[in-house]
Amino acid sequence: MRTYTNVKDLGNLDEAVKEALEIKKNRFAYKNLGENKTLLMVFFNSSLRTRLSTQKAGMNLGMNTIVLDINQGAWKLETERGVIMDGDKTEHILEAIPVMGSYCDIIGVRAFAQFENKEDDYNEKILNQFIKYSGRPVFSMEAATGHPLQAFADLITIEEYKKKDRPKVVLTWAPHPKALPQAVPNSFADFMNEANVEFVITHPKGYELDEKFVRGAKVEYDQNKALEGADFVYAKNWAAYTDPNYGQILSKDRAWTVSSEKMALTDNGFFMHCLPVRRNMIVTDDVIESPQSIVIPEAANREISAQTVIKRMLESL
Ligand code: AN0
Ligand code: CP
Repeated sequence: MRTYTNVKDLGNLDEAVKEALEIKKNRFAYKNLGENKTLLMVFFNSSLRTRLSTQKAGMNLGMNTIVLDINQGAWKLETERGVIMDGDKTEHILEAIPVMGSYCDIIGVRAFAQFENKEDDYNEKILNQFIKYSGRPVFSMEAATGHPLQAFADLITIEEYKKKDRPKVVLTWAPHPKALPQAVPNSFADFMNEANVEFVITHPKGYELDEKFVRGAKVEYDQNKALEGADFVYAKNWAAYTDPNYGQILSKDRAWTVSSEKMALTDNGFFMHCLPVRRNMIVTDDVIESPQSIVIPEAANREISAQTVIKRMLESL
């Protein structure tokens, strides 16, 4: 595997989940695979889970890992070609990327949508430059339009907890005080559309996601209706995608917060969220603390999804 940015990079999804569950049973089985290989993780944005779980995954495979926070100690990077660099940016990304590539064997990149230019975000301007210029296999640790390590971990978690062959999975928008990217819901939809689940998306009007990810999924604007009989409730906030509101907050309606009353509409459904989560905006204290909340095992599976992807990249070196 040379790049990991979306569900298709995994090939057969059932086989990928099977491989992940095998890795979970014995996560040190491949500890020689990464000997003398270096994993570089480059962060343009904050992280708790991705930083720790991906580093752990690399260590399980016997790799050396290096973490670089671009905004803490590295030079400020220019990303536009042709700019006269007489401002505050010291280094161009076109030199920085191949230099970073020269010190490692595999690179993970976190570079969120900036909400300044929709085209730049949806063309994955930063991530694609790493793919093009690093000379290394590159995986997304949440880029502008996707968070495929999260969605893979979510699918593994659903596989572990499902009580039916084809569970009903509902992705619901929920309110949040700040504008958040569409990366997590995009990738979740990307994966659920390929998985053996009944997939429903619910959000207020105006929060429609990119058709490229929604594909044939059912969109139900009435949250209560969508939640009826759900086996899994996947909550997430995102800012508007459609023009002319790209990157804007259109609603902070707390009627969309996932509460016990909302969960009562489900078929004793499980609650999921990628974390970090704002309590009593996205989900109430009682729901996230309930036995039906699987946010912690979901986060723990980030180590497994990352290890499966990095293992496949090591095998392709
Ligand atoms: C980020 C987001 O919504 O994309 C990261 C989630 C994994 N969340 C925040 O910035 C709060
Ligand atoms: N879910 C997730 O990616 O969390 P972090 O932003 O803390 O890495």
